[in-house]
Amino acid sequence: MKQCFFAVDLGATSGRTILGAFTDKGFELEEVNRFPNHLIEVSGHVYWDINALYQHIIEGLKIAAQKQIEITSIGIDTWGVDFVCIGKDGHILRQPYAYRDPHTIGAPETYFNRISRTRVYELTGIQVMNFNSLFQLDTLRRNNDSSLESADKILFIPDALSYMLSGKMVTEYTIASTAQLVNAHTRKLEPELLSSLGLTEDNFGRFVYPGELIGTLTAEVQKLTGLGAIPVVAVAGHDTGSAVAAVPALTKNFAYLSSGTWSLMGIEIDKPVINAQTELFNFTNEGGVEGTIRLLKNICGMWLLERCRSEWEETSYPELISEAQKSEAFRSIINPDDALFSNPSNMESAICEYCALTNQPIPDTRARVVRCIFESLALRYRHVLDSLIALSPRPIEVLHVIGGGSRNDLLNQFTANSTGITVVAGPSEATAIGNIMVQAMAAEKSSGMDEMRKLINSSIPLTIFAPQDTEEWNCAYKRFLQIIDLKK
Ligand code: LFR
Repeated sequence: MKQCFFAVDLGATSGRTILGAFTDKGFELEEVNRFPNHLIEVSGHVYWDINALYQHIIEGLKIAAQKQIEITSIGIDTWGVDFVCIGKDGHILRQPYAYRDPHTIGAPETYFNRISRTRVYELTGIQVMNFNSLFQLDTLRRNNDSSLESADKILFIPDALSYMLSGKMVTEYTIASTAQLVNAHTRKLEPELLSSLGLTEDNFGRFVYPGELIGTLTAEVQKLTGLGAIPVVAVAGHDTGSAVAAVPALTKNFAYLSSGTWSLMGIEIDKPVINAQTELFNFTNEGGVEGTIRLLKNICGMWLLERCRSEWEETSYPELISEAQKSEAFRSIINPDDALFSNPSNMESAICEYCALTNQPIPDTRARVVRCIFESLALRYRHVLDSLIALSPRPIEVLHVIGGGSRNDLLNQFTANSTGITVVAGPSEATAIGNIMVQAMAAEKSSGMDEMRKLINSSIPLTIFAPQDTEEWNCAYKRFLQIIDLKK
């Protein structure tokens, strides 16, 4: 019987479960089920539906059970920073807030009145973003949130779902790291920050690192799915950690761009880099697989297009990309990271508003909007890559684009043109591969990340994009910098 690993990979707009196996020739991946994940708006707040996500995982496990294959283990990764509160009786106290909820606007500044920004950065090395769990928890405390008040434990989303499957509560290192609750040097929960929130380590599950066993499927889940007591293993619970583990790099001289709802651009290093410059550039030091650190920055990614698409009856990506390709170049440019785009009621109108505010032509067709999004993303990538090159201890020779966004050839070409470095695109399923890789390491089916990366490189088709039209892109970049300045 073939041995498979079951990966659950949940993003902010969709989730999937995947079966993965290793052969001498490489990976075999098979998608089991795919489902939407939506923000749910109720009474002025936005939530995730944790029970619906659990239900989709159960469906996936049921399908896997019917395939009569041996499942070695299950691993879950998700987007970062959100969490559920668990009562003393073990119940989830309410649906988790989604990180796009407006309740944390201005939250970091309020928090820094008690512990300074520099101190928080010194301890955690994590970029300041208003939705980090540290600020979410502080906001809930200030608002006397009843679920936090009665919480016995706090579980991040991947840990919460592992708990629902196994009955065991853990706090996995990579997901706690992006939450801004881990000390970057000790790589454990930071007591000074916990106590500022009125919490202690007892309010969290057992602290585990990627590769450790969480538990096995509960009797209830076994009955529901028809599976046996299969181990649930901690992977890099943070999806970006799983994705970057699967960068198909052959040397260390690379940068990556994990491209999905967010674009995460960074380098991989052995020790956190926390200094005045990284603080000023607001670069993060997130914990990864095998003790690695991701020095990176969040860039608003496909979120812009995903939101436009939901307003355009979900027109297919290939159709939108081909329309954009034929559209006029550099007609209007935006800063994808402007606050206007974080969660507007209508994304297309927000883009038009930005262009009006910066005295540029309004993108008045769908093709023009998409072209504007892609070119602006590529210009912002250069902006961030320039800072990254200044911070990197190593030369950056290639940019690996991974994740669903790596299937977008037009954006890949724009990225190469804008940054002036070679782009290697793929694998698009990096997150699931990274998840499966850690499960394989836990099952002693692999000797580690370097070996896995070579295997990915040799077994998955990758596409290379060389920079073109350098002069036009240099001019556009100057315009991009002026536009950012104008909007300040
Ligand atoms: C990507 C991601 C990013 C994180 C953002 C919000 O899916 O996990 O790494 O900053 O979502 O949680």
